[in-house]
Amino acid sequence: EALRDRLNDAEAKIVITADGGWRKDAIVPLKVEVDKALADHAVPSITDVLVVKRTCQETQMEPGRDHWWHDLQKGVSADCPAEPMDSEDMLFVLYTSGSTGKPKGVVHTTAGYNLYSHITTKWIFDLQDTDVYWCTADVGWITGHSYIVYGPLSNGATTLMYEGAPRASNLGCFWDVIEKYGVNIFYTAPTAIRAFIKMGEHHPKTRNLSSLRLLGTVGEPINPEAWMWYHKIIGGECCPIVDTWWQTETGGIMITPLPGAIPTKPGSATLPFPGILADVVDLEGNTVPNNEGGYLAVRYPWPGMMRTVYNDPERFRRTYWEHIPPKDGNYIYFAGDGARQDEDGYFWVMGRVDDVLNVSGHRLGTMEVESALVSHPAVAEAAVVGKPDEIKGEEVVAFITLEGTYQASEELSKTLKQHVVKEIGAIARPGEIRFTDALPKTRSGKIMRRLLRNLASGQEVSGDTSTLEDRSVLDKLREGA
Ligand code: 7RM
Repeated sequence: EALRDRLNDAEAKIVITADGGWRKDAIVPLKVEVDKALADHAVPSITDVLVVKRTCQETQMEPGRDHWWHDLQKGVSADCPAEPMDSEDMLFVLYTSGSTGKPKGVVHTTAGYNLYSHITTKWIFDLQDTDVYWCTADVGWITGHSYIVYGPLSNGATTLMYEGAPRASNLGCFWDVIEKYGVNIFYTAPTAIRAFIKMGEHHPKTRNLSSLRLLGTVGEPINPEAWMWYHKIIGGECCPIVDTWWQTETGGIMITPLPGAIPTKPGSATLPFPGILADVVDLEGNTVPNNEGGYLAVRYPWPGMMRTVYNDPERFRRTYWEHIPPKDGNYIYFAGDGARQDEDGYFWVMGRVDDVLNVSGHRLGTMEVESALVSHPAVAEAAVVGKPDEIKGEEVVAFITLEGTYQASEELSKTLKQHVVKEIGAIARPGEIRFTDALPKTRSGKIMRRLLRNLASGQEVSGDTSTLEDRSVLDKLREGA
């Protein structure tokens, strides 16, 4: 369904796929999924399907429509001159799911995106000619586009791609790769770092990681404990960490240290990249005082910014340019994240602000309630959603994972509700707290609140679940309900 919707929205003519891909120790039969998406002429614009042989299991091919890549390659010249493009010609559409509704087709263009991914890769990763650079992102995520493919290749870098993920049969595979290829620069997500911590430090400690000289993170705020572990166990206390804030929409990194030049603070993405006028503002577009929370915004355009939502310019305007009105004739980009700047101007990104509940007529940000919950020592992670309530409009439901030594109990549930009341006020008291071992997340570590909202209100989980990292998390949550 997810693939079909995207193909139809983009009016795609050709699908390029493989017979399968490796995920942990299993084959993901990609071509079978493509066939399902295209069944019954559900995508009328498609004329051809190109299939790369990768996992070599038996694969159905539809004559006329499907072609093996290795057959098409035969007799084709190795010389392929680049096609000149206009700087504003579309380069790609990448779909990103909003908190509700159908995914948005984020449009990037040729010159601006390439310039921006080029210069950010060069400066932020301090690329040198002899470097081996490894970004572990899924190549289908914007991070894979900008920092495995476009940025590194346009810099002539040696960029390493890895198919698969650490699995029970080889939890140390990432460290093997670093040792084997002498990786110098390593860029990954906090969610991966937290998983490495759980697997145990003997995995990295039994490998030689001394080639590393620079580390990076992306995707969500990094908690200081994970930062320290990354610094000590992976970086051997001598690699700078670049915590990079950016979005599918921004095309490239926007807030980040430049390694060696900008002192870091664990948990902060530090300062905007040169030329980026990032700010923390209120809904009138005024800069809020230091150490006060507000909306993360950008006051001036930059080369890598998205140009529109494919086929939906109105949605582009509504989502990014209308929450905050233009000020003195200048449009302000609304990123949808909450943040504050500290006394040194450093940015601390808190999370998404698009989830707002209405409890008895009061607007309540799910992020505020989550921040209150994680400030309690028992709480490792919290995700807050609204559940329809006849009297109050909506009721607060909190999904919680606990820190190692704490046990779920009725008592702890009461304590946490009280804690929220103390931090925010009675209006924010969760009606219900559900303890769980894990929260449903994407591969890049983003909590999928939409699914939790379905669960909280006792509905079937609906809509796109294709970006879910681990499906068993949903089943466990359902059983616990
Ligand atoms: C690159 C990417 C974008 C959202 C963004 C934030 C969150 C990303 C950081 C971060 C805190 C970071 N693109 N986010 N990086 N939050 N610190 N360093 O993730 O389109 O998939 O997501 O991710 O909420 O708005 S994305």
